[in-house]
Parts: sequence; structure tokens; C-alpha cells
Amino acid sequence: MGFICSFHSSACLYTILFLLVCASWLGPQLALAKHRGITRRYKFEVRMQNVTRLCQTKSIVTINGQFPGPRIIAREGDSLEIKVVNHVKYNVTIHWHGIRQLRSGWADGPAYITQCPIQPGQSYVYKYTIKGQRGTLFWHAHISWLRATLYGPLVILPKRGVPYPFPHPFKEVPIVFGEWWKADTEAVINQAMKTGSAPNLSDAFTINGLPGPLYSCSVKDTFKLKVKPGKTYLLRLVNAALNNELFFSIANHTLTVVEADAIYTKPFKANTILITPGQTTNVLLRAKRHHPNALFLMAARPYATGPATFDNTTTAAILEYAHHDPSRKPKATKLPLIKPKLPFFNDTSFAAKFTNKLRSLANSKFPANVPKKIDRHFFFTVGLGLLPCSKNQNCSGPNNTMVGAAINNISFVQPKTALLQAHFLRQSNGVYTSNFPTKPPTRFNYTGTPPTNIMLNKGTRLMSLPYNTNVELLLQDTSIIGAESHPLHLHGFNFFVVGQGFGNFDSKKDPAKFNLVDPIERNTVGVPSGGWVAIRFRADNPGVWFMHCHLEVHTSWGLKMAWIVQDGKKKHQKLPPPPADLPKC
Ligand SMILES: [Cu+2]
Repeated sequence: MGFICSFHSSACLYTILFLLVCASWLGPQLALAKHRGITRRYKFEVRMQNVTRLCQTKSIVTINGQFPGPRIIAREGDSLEIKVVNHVKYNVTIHWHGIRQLRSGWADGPAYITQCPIQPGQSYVYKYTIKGQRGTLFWHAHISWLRATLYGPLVILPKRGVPYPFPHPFKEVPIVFGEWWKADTEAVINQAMKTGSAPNLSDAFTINGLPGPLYSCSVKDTFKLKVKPGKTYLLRLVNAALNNELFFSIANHTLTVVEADAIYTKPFKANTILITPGQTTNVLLRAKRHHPNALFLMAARPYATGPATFDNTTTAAILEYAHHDPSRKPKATKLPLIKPKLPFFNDTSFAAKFTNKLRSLANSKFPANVPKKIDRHFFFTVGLGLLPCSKNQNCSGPNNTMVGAAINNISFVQPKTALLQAHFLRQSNGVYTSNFPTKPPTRFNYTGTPPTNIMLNKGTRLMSLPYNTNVELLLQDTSIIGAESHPLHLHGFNFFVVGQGFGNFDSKKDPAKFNLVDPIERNTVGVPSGGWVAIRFRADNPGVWFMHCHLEVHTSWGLKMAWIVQDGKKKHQKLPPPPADLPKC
């Protein structure tokens, strides 16, 4: 049997001591315990904290007063119990981004999808087990725009004694990208939704919460990565920014991509990484063999394709080499600072080349189980459009309209109660309908001249799938108002990216080019700007699963929907009942 361990209790220490004492005669059992995983407990106190960036102090929502939030570490096979206590005035939920949540959908976290929010003064314990996943993921708030400051890395190590399929790094370092806003992001999005105008922009990007030397007042707020010559480092990249895909590069250094969204990849070298909000990427950084007598900037700035303006600034950290002999250490201020060259902000051909290089490892240890026989085909358009405003609004669009976003022309309306509860209790009446369209209402030249009527419909419409349905989903960008790359994130599953291209998907020619051998497996994919992407997944996880654009502004505008995956016939194919402390609306 596994043993239960709390970081805060001495019971844990005694348990370990007891097991060590017993080890001599409990050998085989102990070995079994090791492989079954342990329970790791965390306490997340949501509270306000003053933080100063860009010469300005601001009170932000944090976990335990930390920004970025605490790192969660577990091993594959471990269980997590994270008690979230809400001490702020906002409703809060936390999502464990990329965790499959096999039969633990109640712990997934998106507000009004799998749970009602944790109200001020209330708490909820998220309980789940990490099965068949190892790598870098992250956690973030999943309600309104609170993830602007509520986020942190979630690191899953392989089972004890199981090596990485790449050289073991000397050190592992999370590199978490975020946005810094001088304004209160809750006020920004509330104001935008009220007036129907586009929300304001962030003021800076950050690396591990620090903007870096290219912003005013920020030289002291710079993340420094100190390396030893000749050593290899594993950088765990996370894009937690609200609204921006990012290019990332380290001057004079080549990175080796080894993992994406907690799935090992075939290693490949890259000078620049593209990472969308919601994506994670592990890269190996091999430090130069000798001290280079220079400092190197590690910089990130947006890949932006849409019609709107964007935060066109650059965040940077500094890569610094340690000397073998500390007495020969030159003054850091005297060393030249070398800057990387990043692609132009709208370099879509770079984006396509980079994403085409991503391949699953697809070996016997880590197979790519791509669904081959497809049960259901879906064709979803994703993009912008216009939404009617109410009579008491004075929206800036033609005939009192505002910009909205949709999937198959349906701009999703958030329900007032959690969809998973309504589904489980069979009380969908008045909450949602299960008639999400399998294709757009009209065919048009999706990436050509837009149709004259670009009004969107509103609805809380879901797509219901029998257990174990093999799904192929075509995601087609539209050029309505403007073509744009949309990082689509699916909860509860990994999917295989079997094909992508520019223009309109051609159902006669394109499927022949699909990669069913070693496609990348992930949880968030950029639908190419003015193009399409094809994904496949097996609906083997009962529950209600959110799918949405991870650009928060597009999610606010309605670029989201949810899948219902029905229970299977066998006991282990059913969603268990909700936990007793599940928050109420
Ligand atoms: Cu989007």
C-alpha cells in the first residue's frame, strides 16, 4: 500500500523512518509502495499582496503572497490534494492546466464548467492523481482574468528511478512567461465587456514575474540564470500570459526541444521557440565549455497576427556564466551584453516551420497512440464576428454591436451554474443544450473575403460523445474582421496534431497528408492564422470538458464550447459523484 505524506506534518517523517526500519524485511512491499505513488498536499491561500513593478506598487491576487505562485512538484503516479482557501473579494477557481483528470473532472477547475466558484471565505480541496504524464504543466486561475497574477509551474517528474529519454540535466529551471498590467485586469475586462470596446493592453511581459532590463525601473527586476561552463540545463518554459503568443530566444545559444505539454518529443535544435498561452515546452540549454566573457540576454516578445494592436514590448532575463576559479571572476558590469535576434512580430512562416518540427517520440516506451478509425468528424470554424449589444449599451460597432468571437458562429454564453453538475444530476434544462453544430451554419470562403453578414449567435450549446468515441476535429480559422492564430486548449485530454495548413481545409486532398505515425501530442495548439489544423483524440474520460481559445480576450468574447463525454458501461468508465465540499453557486 502507498503511504500518505504531508509537507507540514511530522507524521510524514515518522512514516518514512518507519518504512526505512521495516525495509530490511519489507523489501518487496516497499518497492511496490514506491511505484504506487504518494499523496502530496499543498495549501493555497488566495490573498492580496502588494507588488512593485515598473515603478508602481499594486495590490494583486496571489497564492500565499507569492508572485508568480508556488511551484507544485509531483511524480508520475502521485496524488495531489490542494486546499484552496479564498481570502479575497473575488470568486476564485484554479485549473491544473494539462492534467488529464481521469475520472476526476470535479477537480478540473474552469468556473461554471466543472464547478461553481470558490466564494470569498470558502475553500475547496482539489484532489486528483497524475496518471501517465510527466513533464512541465502549470496551474492558473480559471475565472474572469484572475490568471493575470494567479499562476505557477506544475512539474511532474518521472517515477523514481525512471530516467529522462535525454541526457540528465545538471539543473532544472522553470522559465514562466507572464504579463504585467499597471491597471487592475478585472476592471479592464469588466469595462471592455460593458462598453463593447477592445480591452486595454498589458504594460510588460515578465520572466518568472520580472520584466527585465528593457523596461523602465526594472534593471533590478531581472531574472538571472547562472550557469556553469559545460553543464546542461533543462529549462521548463511556460507561457502564462493572458493574450500573447511569444517568441523566445537566448543570444548565441541553441536550444534543444525535448518535450511539449508534458509529452516527450523527438529532440530538435532551435534558436527561437514559439510558445502560445497555455503551452509548455522543455528545452535543454548546453552551456558553452569555457567562460565566454560575455552576458547573454534571454528575450521574449509577441508573435501577433490579429487585427488588433498588441503589447509590442520585450521581456528579458540574463544568462550569466560562473567562473571555474572565482578569483578570476570579472565584474559582471564590464562584460558585453549580447542580444538575441527574434523573428518579426507577424512571422507566420516561422511559426509554421517551428510547429512542423514538433514530433512525438513515438517509440516502444512512449508510443503515439493515434486514433486510426474515426467515429465522428467535426469541422469547427474559429474566429471573430459581431455581437449585438443591449439597448442600454452604446457599443462602438455598426448598429450598436461589439466584437465577439465564436466557434461555428456560436458565441458561448457562460451558464449560471456548473455544467458538470447539471450533466451529472441530469438537470440540463435551462442550463445547456447538447446540439452544438458539427459544422458551420453556412459554407463560405473562410480565409478569403468575409461574407456580408458577420453577426454571431449566442448559446450554451454542448457536443455529447459516447465513451471511447474516436474524434477528428478540424479547426478552421476565419478572416472575419481579421485572420488570427488562436491557441485552442482542450481540457481533460491530449490530442494528436495530425495536420495543418494555410487557407481553407480541403477534405479531398489534405487528409492524405496527415501524419498518423509520430504527430505531436499536446493540450493546446495554435490554429494557424488564415489556416487550419486537424486534431484527433479518444473520448476516454467521462465528464464535461471545456475547449477554448487561450487568448483570454477571445475567451471573454465567446470563443469557447464544451464536450460532454458520457460514462462507459464498466465501473471504471464512470464519473464518480461530486466531492462533498464542491462549491455551490
Ligand atoms: Cu483566439
